[in-house]
Amino acid sequence: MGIEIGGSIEKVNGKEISYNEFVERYLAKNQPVVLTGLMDDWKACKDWVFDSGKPNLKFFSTHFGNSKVQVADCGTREFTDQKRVEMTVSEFIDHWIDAKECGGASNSFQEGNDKLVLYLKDWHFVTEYPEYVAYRTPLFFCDDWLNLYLDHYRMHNDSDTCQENDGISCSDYRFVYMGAKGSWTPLHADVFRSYSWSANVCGKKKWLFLPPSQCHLVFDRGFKSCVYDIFDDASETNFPGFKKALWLECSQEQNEIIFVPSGWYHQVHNMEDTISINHNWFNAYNLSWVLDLLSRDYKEAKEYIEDIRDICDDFEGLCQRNLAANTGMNFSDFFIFLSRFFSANILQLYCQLREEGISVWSSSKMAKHLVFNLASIRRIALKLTSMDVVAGNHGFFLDLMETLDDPNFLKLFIDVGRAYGKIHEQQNCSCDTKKAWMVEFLDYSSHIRNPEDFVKFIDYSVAKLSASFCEENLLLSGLNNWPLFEDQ
Ligand SMILES: O=C(O)CCC(=O)C(=O)O
Repeated sequence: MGIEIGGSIEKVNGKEISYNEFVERYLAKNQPVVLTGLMDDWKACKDWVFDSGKPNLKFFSTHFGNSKVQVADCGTREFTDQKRVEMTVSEFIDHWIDAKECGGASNSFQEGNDKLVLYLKDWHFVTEYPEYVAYRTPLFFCDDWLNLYLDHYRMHNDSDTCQENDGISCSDYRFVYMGAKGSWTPLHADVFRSYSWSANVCGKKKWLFLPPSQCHLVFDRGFKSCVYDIFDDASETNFPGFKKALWLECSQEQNEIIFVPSGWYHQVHNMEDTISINHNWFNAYNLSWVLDLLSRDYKEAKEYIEDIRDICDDFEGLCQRNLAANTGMNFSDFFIFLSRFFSANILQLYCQLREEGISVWSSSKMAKHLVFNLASIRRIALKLTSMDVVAGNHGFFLDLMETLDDPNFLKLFIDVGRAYGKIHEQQNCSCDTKKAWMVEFLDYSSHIRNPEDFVKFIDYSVAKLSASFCEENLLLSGLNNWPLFEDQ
């Protein structure tokens, strides 16, 4: 069954639009775009590619050959993804070169065929080689709560989830992908329903996109299984809606960056030998997507083990552990994440107000951005209060003083300030967080044990800040009426 193409993706020169234009036109509207002109001075574009545009494969064996990486065998399906094997970068490159010499690899798997199409995916390159600065994240993608957070905390601390306790596999969502012509990625929406951006250092990719409003069309009747390969297995019997789907097609060339919005299903084919850099990320604009995914997966995790509820000592605990293992975080992780992020944002705002007074309100884009973040966290916390996700003794727990004493929190606070300082071209504040916290929030003695406590803490701290700095309660009204924030 063929697919119907309904349009293409806009291409824009990234040097000709401002940060706010990017936010208004693409981020806030959850629309894809291809950006050009943003990779000019990347070291990766010099070291990893020949002038001919072909990848410099030997460079990888020489400099990064011993790295252990995940490689997908593009011809073999394993559940909803391709079969993965672990090998060294040198082994992967040797295979690539051998396959090339034999006239190219093939996706059709046969026993003993050593010319499989292999695709190196999810290589945590930045974590592994922090000294080698291959690229700088473009400004448009710097409001990245996921990687800012993971630079200092683990999303989930259970050893079940981070089995390879090597500090790399759970470290971040910044990846390098490398694959020969013919390698590909099956249909999927991204982890956590995050945004992604993907930059072609060399080669060419064909992307097929389906907007969230049509995603039900690629599922079976029970909404359990999704089409794997849109060019192959979508039989009408199994996927009755599939033929109605209207796809957007995009051809991404070398030195172009694609922005993939939240919840858009996509399938990707490397049309040439291709190397790309790829980040997953979320922020105030797509936080509700993360929560929706968690709720859906939690419901599924619960249904899946419903028949052992009566014989299970800790049914809720098991649900949360399964949720973390399958989705990458559970509700407790999400809640802790939100609480720390809220604290870092409100303290940054406090520092701005303390240093510059209430005038920041009209002059500081950074202050507005921080308030926007606080508003979105509050909305999500409010949604959490109405969800039945924290049963029994699996409620949340956050000790505010402990949070503040943790050196990782200070680093998160500093990085949040740096990120927004960079985005809005403002100096970030030099502020003693502990002192700030003591002065403003010490009298808030309660621990935060559930979403209700969290909402109370948010309202308390916002009211306190308002009372200290804004005679007319500007902060509170800003929090409730942020113009850019739209429900998705
Ligand atoms: O480039 C690929 O093969 C897949 C990338 C992808 O799915 C993404 O960036 O979301």
